Amino acid sequence: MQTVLITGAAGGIGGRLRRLMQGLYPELRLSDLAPPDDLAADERFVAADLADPAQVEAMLDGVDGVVHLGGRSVEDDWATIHEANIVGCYNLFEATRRKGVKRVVFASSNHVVGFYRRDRRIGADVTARPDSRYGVSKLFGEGLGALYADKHGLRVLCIRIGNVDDVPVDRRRLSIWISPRDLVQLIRIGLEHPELHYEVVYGASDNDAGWWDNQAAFRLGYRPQDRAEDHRDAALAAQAGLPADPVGDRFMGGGFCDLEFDGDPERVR
Ligand code: 15L
Repeated sequence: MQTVLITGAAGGIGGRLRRLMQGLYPELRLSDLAPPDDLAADERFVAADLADPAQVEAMLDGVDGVVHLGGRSVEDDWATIHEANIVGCYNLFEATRRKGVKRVVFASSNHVVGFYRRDRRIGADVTARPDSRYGVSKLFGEGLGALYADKHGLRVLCIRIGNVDDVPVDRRRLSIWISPRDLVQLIRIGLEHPELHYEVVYGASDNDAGWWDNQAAFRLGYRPQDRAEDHRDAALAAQAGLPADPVGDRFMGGGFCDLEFDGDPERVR
């Protein structure tokens, strides 16, 4: 990898990765609709709207690997999700084919499987149970990744990211938290592992209360450094101050499940 591009570089995860991935590759290129406020003089930024295929192609000039964080990162109305995460994601994968990009690390989400109950333990090969339009859009991205890997030889790692933060801040996050440095480790596997073809893994640290069987990641050499358990007391104290969420508290996706919910939680198994 000579040149690596991070899309969505002005967002929350993008901001952390920019700093942690500085110096790992000869060129780290950043992209978003507008530059981050704290862009440094030695950082290379290319503004691009993912909904515009020409802009997406231009930003990929000379790029070997993409970390695709760009798009909407939470639930929204269909028009917004469609433009940012369906059209935008298609434009990104199609432009990688046209420009000869070798690898994509796709920031998928735990919301692809958000309607699994918390008493289950699931691998990355279970049937998808998205909890939102956003979750469906991430499943679409995983599908595009498989298509471009199998049909066009792109190497793709889809990371179903749990929750990225310095520490887990409530009960749910004791199960799904990933530290920024563990996320960087997974991203580097996606950009560098010689045998990678197409894989879906969970983006989680070494969490005792985890819900996900992450064998696929471990097989690729992932060895998480951080444990949610080390922050358990603070997370549970914070949880005690939160209101109960009768729907969200049952399922892995938490509050995303509760949004617009008018189904029967007993039937969701
Ligand atoms: C996500 O996919 C979101 O991008 C992030 O903002 C959090 O909501 C996270 O999931 C989560 O589930 O906590």
